[in-house]
Amino acid sequence: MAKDVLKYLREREYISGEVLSRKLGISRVAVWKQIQKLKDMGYRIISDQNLGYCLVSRPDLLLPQEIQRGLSTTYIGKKIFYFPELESTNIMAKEKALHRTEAIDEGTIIIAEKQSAGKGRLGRKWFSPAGGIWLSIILYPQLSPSYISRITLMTAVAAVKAIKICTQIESQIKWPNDILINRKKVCGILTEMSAELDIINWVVVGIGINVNIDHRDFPKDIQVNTISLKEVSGKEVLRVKLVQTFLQEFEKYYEKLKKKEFPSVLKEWKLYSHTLRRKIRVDMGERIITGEAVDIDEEGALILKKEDGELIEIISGTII
Ligand code: BT5
Repeated sequence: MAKDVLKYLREREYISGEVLSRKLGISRVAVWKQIQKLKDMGYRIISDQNLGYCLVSRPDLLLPQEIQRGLSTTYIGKKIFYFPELESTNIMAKEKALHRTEAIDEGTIIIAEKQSAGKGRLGRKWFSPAGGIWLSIILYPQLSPSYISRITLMTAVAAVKAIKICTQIESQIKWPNDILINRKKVCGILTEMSAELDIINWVVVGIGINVNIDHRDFPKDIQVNTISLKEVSGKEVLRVKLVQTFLQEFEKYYEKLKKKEFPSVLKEWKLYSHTLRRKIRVDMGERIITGEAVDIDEEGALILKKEDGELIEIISGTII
């Protein structure tokens, strides 16, 4: 109901309680209650005895009704679970995908203003204060589990595109899951899945973007290697717009992937690559390999040329 009240408030400058109660078929007291609800969410609404209610500003929050208004996707983000604070959107998304207690459609999103235990890869922590974008997308691709790296790579392309569209800022992709600006990390992607031998049950794609975060707020140990969009652009970035653009780009590239058009996505990935043609060291858990990053293959694996000329295919690892 609050959503319907909001719709009418947006349509005109002032709307009286009487008109609202007539349009919605509820009492004026019920209208007043919905107005209080919206105010509690952070909407600024003033009331004039003669003219009625007027929406002055909306909160800078990633509320589902704000994201879905003007979102042009077909299925990504059509259902959104929103939390002011959550342990981790990936944990919540995995629980929902696993148990499927409610109808969890493909493209359902979990989004939080803050995460108290944001996750990176391999048990690493992801710092997630207010002002960033922390969201996870639930997918049920009918693809083989070997597609998981490709999903991470296509997500990175969608993120770079969305950042460019919304802020004009150019960013680069560090294989496999980091987005960098001026060599500093602005965004990370965590793709998790459950699969049988040859079919994926579900995938959760988690993405974290440092948007309106001040540098001094980052923990000391990661300050030198991190950056936020606000710091680069010198002003606050509209997070709702960025989420919408990212979801739209994500759907576009995910559709390509499903149609087995990954080569064209990879081509774009290479354009934004910060990794190719560089001499790098890759931590593969049990060992560290040094060499030149010469290519990314059709499955999303990194091809490293060692000093002795041997070519190695790396499916997962961390560039250090
Ligand atoms: C990642 O891991 O980069 C994946 C990050 C995914 C975060 C999203 S937020 C929504 C969803 N829900 C979650 O719980 N997670 C996902 P990795 O490549 O392992 O990088 C982790 C490392 O990045 C840490 O060890 C830090 O060094 C650094 N780091 C932590 N927080 C950061 C931040 N906000 N910005 C930049 N770097 C950060």
